Amino acid sequence: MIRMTLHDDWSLRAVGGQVPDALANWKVPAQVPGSTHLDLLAAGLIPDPYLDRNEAALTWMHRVDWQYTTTFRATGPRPGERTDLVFEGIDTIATVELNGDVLGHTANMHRSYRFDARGSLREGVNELTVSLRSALTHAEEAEAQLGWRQRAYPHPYNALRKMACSFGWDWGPDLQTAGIWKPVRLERWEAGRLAQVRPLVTVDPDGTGRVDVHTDIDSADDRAYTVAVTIGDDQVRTAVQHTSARATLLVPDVRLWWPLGYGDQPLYDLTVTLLADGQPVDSVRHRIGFRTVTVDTEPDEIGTPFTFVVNGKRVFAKGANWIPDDHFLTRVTAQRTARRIDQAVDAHMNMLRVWGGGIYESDDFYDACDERGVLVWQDFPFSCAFYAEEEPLRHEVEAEARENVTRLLPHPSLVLWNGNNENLPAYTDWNWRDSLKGRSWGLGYYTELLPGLVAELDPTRPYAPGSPYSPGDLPPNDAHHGTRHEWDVWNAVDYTHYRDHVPRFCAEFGFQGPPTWTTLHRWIHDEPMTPASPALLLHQKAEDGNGKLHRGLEPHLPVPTDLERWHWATQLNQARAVRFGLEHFRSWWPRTAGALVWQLNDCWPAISWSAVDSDERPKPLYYAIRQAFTPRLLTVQPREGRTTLVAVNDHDQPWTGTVLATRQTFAGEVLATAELPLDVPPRSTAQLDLADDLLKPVDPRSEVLVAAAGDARAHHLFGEDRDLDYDPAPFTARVLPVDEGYRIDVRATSYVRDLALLADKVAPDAVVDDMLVSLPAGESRSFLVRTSTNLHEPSAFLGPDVLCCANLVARAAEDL
Ligand code: BMA
Repeated sequence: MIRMTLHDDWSLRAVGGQVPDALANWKVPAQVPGSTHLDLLAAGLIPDPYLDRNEAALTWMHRVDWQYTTTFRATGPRPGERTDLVFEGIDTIATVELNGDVLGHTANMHRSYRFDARGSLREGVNELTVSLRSALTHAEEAEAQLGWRQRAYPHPYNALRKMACSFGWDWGPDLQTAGIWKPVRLERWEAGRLAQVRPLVTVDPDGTGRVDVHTDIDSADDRAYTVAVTIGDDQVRTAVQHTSARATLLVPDVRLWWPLGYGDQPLYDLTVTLLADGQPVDSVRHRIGFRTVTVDTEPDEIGTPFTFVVNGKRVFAKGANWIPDDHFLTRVTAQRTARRIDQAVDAHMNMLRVWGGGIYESDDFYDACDERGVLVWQDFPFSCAFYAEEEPLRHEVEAEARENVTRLLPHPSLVLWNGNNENLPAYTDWNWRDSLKGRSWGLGYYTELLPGLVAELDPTRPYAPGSPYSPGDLPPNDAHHGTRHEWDVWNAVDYTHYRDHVPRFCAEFGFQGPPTWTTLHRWIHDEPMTPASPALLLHQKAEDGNGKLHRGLEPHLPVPTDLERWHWATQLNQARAVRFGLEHFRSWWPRTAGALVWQLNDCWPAISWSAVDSDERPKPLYYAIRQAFTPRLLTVQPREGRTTLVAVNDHDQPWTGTVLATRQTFAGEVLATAELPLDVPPRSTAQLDLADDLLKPVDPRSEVLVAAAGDARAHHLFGEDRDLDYDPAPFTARVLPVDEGYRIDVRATSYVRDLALLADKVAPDAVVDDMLVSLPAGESRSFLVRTSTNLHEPSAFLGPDVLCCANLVARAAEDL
C-alpha cells in the first residue's frame, strides 16, 4: 500500500455567484485541508471574518461556487494495480475531476469518498480539480424538492448533510465554510487492503479483556488472505472468508481503563494486518482501552434514571457540552484540542458531550479524551430541526453513520451514541408539529435507522434516541425520566429556579457572559463600545441575548452603566448562575447522575454561554465550574423546608472529619459556631443539619454563614448582593514577582464576596490560578498569576477593575 498525500500546490478561484469586482478574475494559493475564507484571508482579499462587523460584509460568499485545483506527478497505473483517490472530507457539494474526467460527486461533509482513478491517472503531470457549489443554493434546491421543514435558524441546514452551525447559531457566525476540509491522498495498492476494521472491546466477568475484531477487505485478485490481530506479544490469525474475517484476542488480567477520578487510563496498541499469501499488504493501528459501559435506565420509584455505569461503577457525569472549537474547523490543531481538554480535566470534568449541531469529532479529540479519562457522549449530527427521511438524504445519513460509528468505536472514551439534539421536544413541545403537514421529521432515524446501525456495528455501546429524552409517551424533557435540558433559566426565569426541578441527568443548562476583556477588545472596536454597540451586538447571537443577560442580573446585582463594570457584573452573574445549578444537581446524587454545562468552548469571539473564550482564555465561569466540580463539595441547600448543608463526596475514599460552621458579621465578629461530624461514604452525599442559631441572623444585611471542612468551603448569605451592606473596599493587597510571574497576596478587612483577578487586563498572556474566592474578614489568600510578560508596573494587578469582587458592583453607582 502506497499512500501519497496531495496537499501541495492547490489554488482556488471563484467560478460562479456574485463576486465583488475587486475579487473578479483572481486565483489564490489554497490550503488543503482548508477552507475558502481562510485562503482569501491569507491572500489579503478579505478582512478577518471574526473582526468587528466583517461577518455581515462577507455574506456574498454564501452564493459563490468555487474551484480548487492542483497538479501532481505520478507514474501511470501498472497492470493489476489499484489507484484510489481518497478524500477524507469535502465541505460539501462537489464534483471531483482528474485530468478532465469526472470521478464522482459529493454531497455530505460528514463522509469520506474513495474514487477509482485507474481510468484517468496518467504518467507524469496530473490535474485534480474539486468544484464546489454554493451549499446554501444547493440546500435551498434540496429543500424545494424534499419539502420545507421547520428549524431553529433561517438557512435550510436541515436539507443537506453539512455541519448545521456552519450556517450560524445562537453563539456562532453565519460564515458558510467551503473547502477540502480533511486530508486527500492517492492510494496505490495491489492484492488487497483493509476496507473496514472494527475492534469491539469488552471485559469478561473474570477480568479477561476481549477484543473482537471484525474486518472487511477489498481485494484486487484471488490470493489466500489472512488477518492477524496483535496486542503486545499476543497474536491471533484468521483466514478471510469471502471478503470478511473475524478474530478474537483475549488479554487475561487486563488493566482496566477508568474515567478521570476513578483510576488510570492504560491504553493498549492493537495492530490489525492483512496478509496476502503470507505477505503483509496493509495494516491499521488503534490504541484501545478495556472497560465496560452501560447506562442504567431501569425504572425506579422516582421515574427513569440515566446513570452511566463504567466497569460496574456508577458515575456522576461532571462535564460540559462541546461545540466546534473554531468555526473554521481546519484551524483546530491537535494541540489546540488537547489544551481545551486539559482545561476540562483541570476543572474536574469527566465527560464532554459532542453536540449535534457540529460534527462527528476528530480522532485528535478522541485520542486526547482516551488519554485523560474524559468520557465522550457523541450526538449524531442532527440539531434543532425536522429532517426529511426520504432520499437523497436517507442514504447519506446511513452512509455517514456507518462510517463514523466505525471510525470512532475503537476509542474507549466514547460511551454513548445519541440520536439528535432537541429534535424530540421540537416535535412534542415547540408547536412545530402542525407545520409538518404529515411529512417525515426524522423520528425513523432516531428510533430505527441509527439504533439499528449502532446495534449492528458497535453493539458494546449504549444508544439514546435524543437529548433530551424520556421513554415511552412521556414528554422528552420530563425531569423524572431520562435526560433533561434546563433552559427556563436563562430564557424566562431567574437562576434560583434551577431548584424547581431535580432532573435525572441534566444534559444542558447554562447562562451567558461576555468573553474576557482582552479577547473582547482584540475583536471588537466600537467607539464607544457599549453592550449594544453595533459590532458587539453582532457577536451576541442569542435572541434577546442582552435582555436576558440583564433580566438575569437584576435580581442579584444592579446592571452597571459603565462598560467595564457591566463586563465584570455579567461575567460574575454567569459564573454564579451555573455554580448555583451545579451545586444543586450534585447535591441530588445519586438521583441526579450528571450535569453537563452548556457550553465549554467558543467557535468565535462572542457573548455566549462558554466557560472558555475563543482565544482560549478562561472566563470567571470556568473557575466557578472547577470549584463546583471539586471531588469534595460542601453546599448549602434547602431540604424539606429547612436550610441544610450537603456534603458531596465524589471520591473512592470516605470523607470524614469535622465541619466548622460559623455565623459571623462582615466585620468578622463570630455570632454562632457549631462543629458538625462529617462521615460521608465513598461516592455519596450526606445531609448535615444546621442549628437555628447559625441560620437566624441578627442583621441579614451584614452577616454570613461559613461552613468549612479542610479545603471545602460553603458560604451562605442571607440576602441578594444588591441588598447587602458590603464594604465596597474590603481588602488590602500586595504584588510580588515570583518565578512563574507574580503572586498577589490579599487580606480581607471585611467580608469579600467572589474575589477575582482579571489578569488578562494587565498582560494578555496572564492567567490566574483561582478566582471567585470569598474571604471572611481577617483571612488571607495568595493568588498566582502565570505570565511571561515582564511588567513595568505590576501594581496594575491591584487596580479596582482588575482585582475586583462582588462588593464592587453590589450597589448601583448612584447609591455609593
Ligand atoms: C441548546 C443547544 C443549542 C443552543 C443552546 C443555547 O438548546 O442545544 O441549540 O445553542 O441551547 O441556546
